[in-house]
Amino acid sequence: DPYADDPIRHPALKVNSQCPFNAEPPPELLTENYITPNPIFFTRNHLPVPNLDPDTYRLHIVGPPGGQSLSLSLDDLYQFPKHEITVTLQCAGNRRSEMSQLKEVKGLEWSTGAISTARWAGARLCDVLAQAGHQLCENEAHVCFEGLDSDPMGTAYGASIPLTRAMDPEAEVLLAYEMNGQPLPRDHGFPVRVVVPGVVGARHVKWLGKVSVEPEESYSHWQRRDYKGFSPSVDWDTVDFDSAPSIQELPVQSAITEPKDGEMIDSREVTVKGYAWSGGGRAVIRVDVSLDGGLTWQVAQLDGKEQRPGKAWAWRLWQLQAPVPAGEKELNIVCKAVDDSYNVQPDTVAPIWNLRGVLSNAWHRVHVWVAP
Ligand code: MTE
Ligand code: MO
Repeated sequence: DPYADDPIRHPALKVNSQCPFNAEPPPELLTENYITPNPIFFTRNHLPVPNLDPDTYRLHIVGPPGGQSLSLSLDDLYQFPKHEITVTLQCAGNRRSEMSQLKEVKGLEWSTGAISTARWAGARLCDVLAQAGHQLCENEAHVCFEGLDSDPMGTAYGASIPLTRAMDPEAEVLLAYEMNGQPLPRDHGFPVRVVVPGVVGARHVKWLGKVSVEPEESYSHWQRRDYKGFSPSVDWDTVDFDSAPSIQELPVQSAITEPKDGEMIDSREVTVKGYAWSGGGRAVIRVDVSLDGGLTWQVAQLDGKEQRPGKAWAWRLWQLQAPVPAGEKELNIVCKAVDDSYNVQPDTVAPIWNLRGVLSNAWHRVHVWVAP
């Protein structure tokens, strides 16, 4: 059993798949803290978790023609300036279950918890690439990452990002070795993972073994044959994965974490809580909440720190306290967020449904009963 050596997990996690391990925190725990505690940070593994020895670990950085390749130990990585940032990581499949309710999709049944936030520390990827002699002049190149996890055939997890993002110090792409002040937990990539602020989780390669600069995107299955969006009309007989770009920055997202669907609430006042985030460093500027299925709206209070312009890498938690409209027996609570490009969420799932169930960011809806 290749999974026999997987780490022990927190019992509060809702498990979507045991082998490989995929799990999300329950909504009420997800927004209890601005920073998600490591033990309940959502986990998305495609393969068994490798057990890597930090003493013999080496990160291979392939140099440019005429440059020098690097084989970095953890101590070598610690010599680069340490950079620390708060970044929200979201899987492209977050909220997929709402798409599959409409029509079957291929993928794990994520609820609203395939998203979490941590304080990450490590070396800037641009500093490490520069040390190996890479420059930005390699037009339209891609930085390819390979994990040290692999399937029985020996195929490793891989992904890539454009070189322009990797070399931009303002994009703050990290080779992270710390998560919330601790060494990375095994499930989250010990000893080193990539953190690409504002970009879909799939590119944050864990258990990082190799970095190279290539003229083309990674040839990995997960770069080329997965994590792409399509029209609702496309099915598995007609899909052409080469016709769509790989997902990088994610669209604006928000979800309600309290109250829970089907819950009985107090008849006087309701407190609605949730998270909101947008990709590409775009800040969430507003969250609107409706108690009547979207007929009328109230503006929620945004908690958490306001972020640097263009570098809003982390979510905002939000809440709304409102009187329960008199005489109502049930409420249809809805939320939607707006980012600083005035991007909004679509109101329903049907027009954005896709066969892989990715990019599920319609208005989030929760139905509750009002106590008599
Ligand atoms: N890196 C490796 N090596 N193997 C993986 O299976 N999964 C990716 C990414 N990096 C994956 C990986 C996906 S799809 C996501 S959403 C994130 O890791 C999840 O990171 P987390 O488990 O730390 O939340
Ligand atoms: Mo993912």
